[in-house]
Amino acid sequence: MVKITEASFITSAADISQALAEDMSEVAVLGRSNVGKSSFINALTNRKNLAKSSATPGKTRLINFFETVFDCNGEKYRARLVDLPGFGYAKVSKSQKATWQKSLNDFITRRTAIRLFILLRDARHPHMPIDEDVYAYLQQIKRPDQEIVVIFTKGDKLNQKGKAALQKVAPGSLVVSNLKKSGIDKATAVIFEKLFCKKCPNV
Ligand SMILES: Nc1nc2c(ncn2[C@@H]2O[C@H](COP(=O)(O)OP(=O)(O)O)[C@@H](O)[C@H]2O)c(=O)[nH]1
Ligand SMILES: [Mg+2]
Repeated sequence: MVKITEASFITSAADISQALAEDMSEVAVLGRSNVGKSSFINALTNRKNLAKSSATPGKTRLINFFETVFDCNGEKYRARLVDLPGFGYAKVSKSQKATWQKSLNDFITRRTAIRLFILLRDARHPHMPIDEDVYAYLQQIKRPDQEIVVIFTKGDKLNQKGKAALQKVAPGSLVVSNLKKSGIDKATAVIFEKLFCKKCPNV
């Protein structure tokens, strides 16, 4: 079984020019503002406040880098998780929004260290056009050595009807609850497999 056993915040960057050297594989965590990007990083790393989570949308304007160690049955693998600015938050000025969107876009299109894009979506709203657009865009820009994984957050807020509806639109999709920590082991295993091109056996 694979777990993230070490995690630390390294630095924040306003744009790609300030980003770290590309000396390690990276997981880019993307999604609408408030979907649970920071909470997902905290759940994966089993740390309460590693990534700053907040109920106020649009708080994270910076690109935040976290260095982690994946432990697969005692073997250690390093990678960075990158908490990206959320998209789709309206309550800021147009010029401010344009600046963030440009720094986000530069990062995802030019950062070759990215091995995996994780697109987080709200399990309660599986039909949001902006999420469809971002997914299509990622497919268009991704390099041959990059992959995209969609993960639905806030699974704890789904009732039976919601669960059935989600399985209908997105059969077999990964659903997590950052709050209840459900689906996190599975998500960790998928991230490990995509990053390091091998499965971590359950021993
Ligand atoms: N119920 C529930 N709430 C969540 C979950 N993930 C995040 N939240 C809440 O959603 C809000 C936004 O989370 P945050 O991680 O800051 O979102 P971000 O803007 O995408 O980084 C916070 O109030 C979190 O506590 C989840 O899986 N379940
Ligand atoms: Mg955040």
